[in-house]
Amino acid sequence: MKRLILALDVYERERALEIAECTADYLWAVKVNWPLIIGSGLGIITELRQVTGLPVIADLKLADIPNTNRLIARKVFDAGADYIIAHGFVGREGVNAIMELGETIIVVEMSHPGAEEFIQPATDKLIELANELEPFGVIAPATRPERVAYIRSKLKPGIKILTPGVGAQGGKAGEVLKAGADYVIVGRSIYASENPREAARNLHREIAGV
Ligand code: BMP
Repeated sequence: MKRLILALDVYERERALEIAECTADYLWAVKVNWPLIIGSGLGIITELRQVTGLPVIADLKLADIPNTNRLIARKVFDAGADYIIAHGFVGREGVNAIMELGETIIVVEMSHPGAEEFIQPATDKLIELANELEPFGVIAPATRPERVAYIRSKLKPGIKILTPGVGAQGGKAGEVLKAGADYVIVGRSIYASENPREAARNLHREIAGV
């Protein structure tokens, strides 16, 4: 089973397509964030799907009023995104506006040190929100496997846990998967390495050994 998601945070269309194509064998999905959408346009989502045949996750971390979330999500799903990542702290209506249009992933805790300031104190409530709305999945920090284990213990079983923070931010794929994550999200350790295909293959092997 493939459990690796590539965070394709480059600006250039050609580079993005090249990296996605050469790593696709080892990926479950490709995640696009603002850098790539700003650098290459929304059409990159359609192209990535064509080139890799993999699901595309649009990591926009939508955090607006329901109407604006809906307006953005409609265009992004139309472009071919399979999943959209949204913040839950704006309230259930904002998330619902996206869920009505397609598969959604809710951020319940982030991987950077600053997540301890505002998001971590709200994690329990965000887990409750996820349990109520039952999205495809939630985002949790690979940099804190103990928090992933905690989130797993509180989250309804069918909801997937996707964890960024492996590699460049210090998280370890094996540890976070053992803690209960379903997927690991990896950016710089793959796309900024000398040989992205080999980097993805090594992570894939590490994951397979868990
Ligand atoms: P990298 O492996 O290069 O650190 O990239 C991680 C990716 O996951 C980036 O796209 C980042 O925006 C995203 N991300 C994160 O690092 N932490 C979070 O809590 C949530 C994220 O979406």
